[in-house]
Amino acid sequence: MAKRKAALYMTMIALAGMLAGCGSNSTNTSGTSASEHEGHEQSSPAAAPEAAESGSHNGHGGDEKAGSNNGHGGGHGDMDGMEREQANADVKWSFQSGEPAAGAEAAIELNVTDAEGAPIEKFDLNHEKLMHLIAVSSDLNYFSHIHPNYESGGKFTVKETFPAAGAYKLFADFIPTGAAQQTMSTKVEVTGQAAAKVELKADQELVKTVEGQQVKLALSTTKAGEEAKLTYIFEDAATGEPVTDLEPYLGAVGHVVIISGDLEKYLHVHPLDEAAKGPDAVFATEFPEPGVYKIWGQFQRGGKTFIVPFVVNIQA
Ligand SMILES: [Cu+2]
Repeated sequence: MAKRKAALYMTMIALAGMLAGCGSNSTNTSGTSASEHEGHEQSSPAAAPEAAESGSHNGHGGDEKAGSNNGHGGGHGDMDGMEREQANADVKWSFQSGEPAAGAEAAIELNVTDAEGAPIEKFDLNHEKLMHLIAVSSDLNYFSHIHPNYESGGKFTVKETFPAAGAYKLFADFIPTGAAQQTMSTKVEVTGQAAAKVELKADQELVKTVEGQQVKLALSTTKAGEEAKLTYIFEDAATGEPVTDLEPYLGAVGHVVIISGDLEKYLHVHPLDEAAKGPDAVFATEFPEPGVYKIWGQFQRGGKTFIVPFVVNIQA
């Protein structure tokens, strides 16, 4: 009897494991990833974006739900034909280092719970990380893409140094095991020396030279509510030769984050062909509403990651 019960139990576990594993690269509950600052951008260029609804914001330390599936890019969202359940996760944000101040390292803690407040403890790896955290200044001039460490019991920690005083928004995206991708955000007020605001203006031309690469962005449409293909085209800036040796960054040829000028929409988009090496890298998304969006593409070549920002204007 006891044996039978045990067998039944094992079957259930196996089933749960299968369910949990469905569609994601792997299931992983243990910590990974030292937090890395692999992406910072702080200049004024512009770009084109796309996004997920990011709910209302309730100020400092408040949590907000940012729309549960944030356009996990083309061909790669809610995956493998299997519906994932909404997790209704909640994140409690706190600063262990006290009120964040410009130029000082802030220790950010995120506690992920379910709707009832019980910790969510298992997360799926998503592009090699259990959580991706994007911090932007309210003018979208500052952009940081970091990866919190998973401690245990739903708790993630990460350090970030905000460069100047003012309002910032933080977006955390993660996949509770067995559930859909979640994006949660919060607003943060940073004290200290402020920086001049940079006006968010659409780029006249979507071409930019970054770290020796000339990068062009072509949009298949600039209309809201349509599938928009984002094609990045890479050339060696010195020789004009097509770049064909882009390297995988977090398991894909590139990562694109798009945030609306009002900070309400957030999209983390992955490439259609993750194994691409250039000269093209293609992403697909949909701009939910008209407006100005900033688009950051993150790529890697020659062991170095670089960020290409553009600002675009999306029409009705
Ligand atoms: Cu990330």
